[in-house]
Amino acid sequence: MATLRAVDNAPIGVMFDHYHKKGEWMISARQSHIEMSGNIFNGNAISAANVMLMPNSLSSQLATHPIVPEKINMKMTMMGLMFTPTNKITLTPIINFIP
Ligand SMILES: [Cu+2]
Repeated sequence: MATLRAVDNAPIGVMFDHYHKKGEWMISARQSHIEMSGNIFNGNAISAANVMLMPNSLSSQLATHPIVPEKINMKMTMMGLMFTPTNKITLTPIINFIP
């Protein structure tokens, strides 16, 4: 493994920011919980109705936003596997499970 210090790695949500030496295996399990609500525009709270009236700069077909997120509550577990068959190749298949 490139380093054993946590501060030398990317944030916990960033997978596979490192390499291993030939023959090494690593199994990881990471859990995250995201919970957000409401919308903010230019630093101020804005209602979903007002977001829907705003010009849609992301689409040439829809002048305004037809869908606006109001609340997100998600728990996610990420299982990871790393295997290094040579010193120049690290294989990293990923399995996601969202209950
Ligand atoms: Cu690893």
